[in-house]
Amino acid sequence: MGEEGVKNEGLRGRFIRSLGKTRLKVSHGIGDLVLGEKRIDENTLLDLEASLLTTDVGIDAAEAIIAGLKGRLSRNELSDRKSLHQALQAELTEMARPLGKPFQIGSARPFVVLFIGVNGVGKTTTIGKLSKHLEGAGFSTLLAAGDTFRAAATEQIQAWGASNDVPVVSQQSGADSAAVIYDAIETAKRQGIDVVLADTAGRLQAKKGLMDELSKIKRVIARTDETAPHECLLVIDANVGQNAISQLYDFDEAVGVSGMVVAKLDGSARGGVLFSLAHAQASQECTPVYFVGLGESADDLEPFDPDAFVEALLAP
Ligand SMILES: Nc1nc2c(ncn2[C@@H]2O[C@H](COP(=O)(O)OP(=O)(O)OP(=O)(O)O)[C@@H](O)[C@H]2O)c(=O)[nH]1
Ligand SMILES: [Mg+2]
Repeated sequence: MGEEGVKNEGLRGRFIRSLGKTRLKVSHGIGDLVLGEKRIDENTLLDLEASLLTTDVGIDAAEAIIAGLKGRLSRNELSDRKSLHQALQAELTEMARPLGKPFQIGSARPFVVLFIGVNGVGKTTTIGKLSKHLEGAGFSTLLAAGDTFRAAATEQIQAWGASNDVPVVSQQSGADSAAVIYDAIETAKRQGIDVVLADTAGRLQAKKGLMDELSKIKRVIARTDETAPHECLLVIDANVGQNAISQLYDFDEAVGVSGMVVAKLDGSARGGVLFSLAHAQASQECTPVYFVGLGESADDLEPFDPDAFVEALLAP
């Protein structure tokens, strides 16, 4: 096994350990369906569709997956459990693959990453995790406490700064979020810091005033460097189900989303939402899922690798 293979094997193992509930539904679903059964037929596929739907794959994506399998059934490629398993793996991987794209720190300094999303989805925690990940990869990071809504938000990001031993730029609560982030970027420039990770307060995508505030934040960031922010990451809670798609569309329309992080996949039985996100974007340029969150600790962030993810989902 090459270095890449070892890395993938590790990621697959990590996904297997963390995707418990979603895995139970998918892989045990398949096991139950075809164990000891005769041939695979249309009914088997209908049962499989139902089992996929319980993980929030969404109707459209589930239908597309089943249509692919039906094609194989008619070509006599599906005869037993093993061939169904392989075919499902191929269908799911093909669907999810456009979401997989490595997160890269480009050449701009500081490289500015803005975090946005609905309330409580995991933005601040993801910033803490990503800061540790990037520091480990040799990039210095600075955290911008752009959620000025509540004092507790500033304390939370300061705690991440302290535990990762990285600087945090903050102001008193109620301060202008755009001003705090601007100040953080200027500080990073002066100090020669590689990456600024900027937090924002959670907001519902339907609240126009709050979405306008995000546009303003982006405009103010662009004053420090017209190419910034270099990434605008939408954090999505894996448990929201189909609402993930409207979050993507609405935030993208309001401010432009360059990538996603799907948090809280651990403990969620709804990991199928990733296929939903992929299928919804099938006819357009796909906004990638750079990372998935697999727990609350600093090391619980992993790159989203569609191959390892699907292998883990279907592993016996
Ligand atoms: N199990 C699990 N919990 C997570 C994960 N990511 C975040 N959390 C937890 O989810 C809760 C909310 O996380 P935050 O990072 O505060 O979310 P936020 O989006 O910043 O929230 P607001 O700033 O209030 O909008 C916290 O209790 C986190 O520990 C994850 O990947 N897995
Ligand atoms: Mg927060």
